Amino acid sequence: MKLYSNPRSRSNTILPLLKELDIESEVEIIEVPYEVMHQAAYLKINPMGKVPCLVDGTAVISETAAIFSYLADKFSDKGLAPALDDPKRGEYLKWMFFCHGPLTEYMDMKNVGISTELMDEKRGSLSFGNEKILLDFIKTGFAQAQPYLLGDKISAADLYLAYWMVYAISFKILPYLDEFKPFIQQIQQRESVKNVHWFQSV
Ligand SMILES: N[C@@H](CCC(=O)N[C@@H](CS)C(=O)NCC(=O)O)C(=O)O
Repeated sequence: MKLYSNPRSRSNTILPLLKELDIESEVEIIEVPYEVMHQAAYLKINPMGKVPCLVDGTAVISETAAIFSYLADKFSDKGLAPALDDPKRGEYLKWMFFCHGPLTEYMDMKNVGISTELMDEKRGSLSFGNEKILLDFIKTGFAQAQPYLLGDKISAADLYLAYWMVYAISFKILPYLDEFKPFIQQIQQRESVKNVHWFQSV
């Protein structure tokens, strides 16, 4: 497999996943500088001109959550994705999609400077509602975590959510609320992120 990546991008979220799945040796990391991302050679691989993008034989998988889901399912023996008939599968998908949809959409809006007031006014048409609804949803999920979102076993959804939370907190997009700490600290103890500076920075 080949992972098209850039060290200053969300591709970084995939690297600890490779460690968790113990497949680092199966994935060749190909660094794509930002200057060439929209040039023909890379657009042939990902027409959106974005990283990360995973190529596995004839399968070309862009979108970070799709890469997480694909790898967790492909290496299902590692236990990071509930099986198709596992009752926890639905909850797992909910968190994966929540991160890739509402959470990152909210973060993008904050990044480009959309005000909390405008988001609140338009909340009916925004995928995350408003800031309060989003934060309450995360707080409820963390309050129910035991200690992971699906119970006592970690899943790819925990890793994906934790990575986005750390990113958002370190860039002051989200506050580091006390309610977030037990979950984030739990993930920070994983071997896969112990030496990842940015992940330990909050
Ligand atoms: N929806 C995509 C977004 C990917 C994305 O925006 N990647 C950024 C880096 S964090 C990128 O490649 N930007 C280069 C560009 O758009 O020119 C995903 O989640 O994977």
